[in-house]
Amino acid sequence: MKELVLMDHDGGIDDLLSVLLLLTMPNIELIGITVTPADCFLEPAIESTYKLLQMTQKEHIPIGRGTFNGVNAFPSEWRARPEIVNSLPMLINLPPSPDPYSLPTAVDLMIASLEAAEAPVKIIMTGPCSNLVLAIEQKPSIATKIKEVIWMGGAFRTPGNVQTYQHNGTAEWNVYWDPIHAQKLFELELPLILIPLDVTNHVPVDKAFLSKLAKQAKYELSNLAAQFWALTVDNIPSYHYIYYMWDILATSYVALEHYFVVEDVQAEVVVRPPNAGQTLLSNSPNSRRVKIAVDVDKEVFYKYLFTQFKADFLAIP
Ligand code: AGV
Ligand code: CA
Repeated sequence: MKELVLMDHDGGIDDLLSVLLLLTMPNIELIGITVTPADCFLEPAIESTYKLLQMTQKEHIPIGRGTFNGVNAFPSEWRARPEIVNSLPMLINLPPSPDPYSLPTAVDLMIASLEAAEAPVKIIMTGPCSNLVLAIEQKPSIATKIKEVIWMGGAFRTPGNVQTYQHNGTAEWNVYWDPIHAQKLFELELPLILIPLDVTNHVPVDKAFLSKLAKQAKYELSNLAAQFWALTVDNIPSYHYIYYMWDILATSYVALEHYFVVEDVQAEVVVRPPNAGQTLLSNSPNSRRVKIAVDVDKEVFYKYLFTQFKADFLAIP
């Protein structure tokens, strides 16, 4: 039987690329996708998600709309990206997607999908973790249906990527958006593996990668992925381009688990300034044991991407 997978993403470019990557995996069955309005505005991100499913003939996969808003909003310029994605030539003329408000809420969909699942489910989260924690708070019994939670989040022995007022730069954005539910996630003691900046820092998206991907653009999926990544080049106010395989690396863990170096650590989530959202290694009473990825076989990872993005849309299993 195929591995059951539930995804929660937050509409960033690499989140949408992660949806595509998941769809190329032959050994999994994607049972639902929920969208958190964090690094995106909800409606266009749902449209992007639906369009990607349409393109791959998978529009039967249910989508849930996140209704919870975190305490520390993402910058609006980042959140507007899915609008551009929806206007790309390969996406703009697809049939209209459903009214987002006709969809179930993310929490309801998570509860329903987990309850209906006939085998334990892997949950991949590439945005904040609020929806999952809210779903478990509402229906604690679903926790027994969870095989593993893979979360792109945190920064342990490396600086964070939040640069804003009232902050000292130690937090990663997915945790910072909603530190309270992140701390609650730790306290739930689920089988949790974090893919933090400690490991994603090893896998940048650089121009050499983009150039190599463009050379296989005769494959439609590679062409589309290359266009998505091109939209990130102006994303970070920096003189040289640095974007990371944040969510892509976390998603690849579903297929490449054995190529990651994983450590057990004891950590807590800080919920107050100046380091709200920091995943702090500590032995305080608030801390819990969690698994974190600290390294990955880079060669295997990049090779995997080049192979997967050669998949033919219509032949995707
Ligand atoms: O912190 C990484 C997370 C990932 O889930 N996101 C982007 C990825 O989707 C937030 C983020 C940090 N820096 C960013 C981010 C940037 N410069 N642009 C957009 N999003
Ligand atoms: Ca994300």
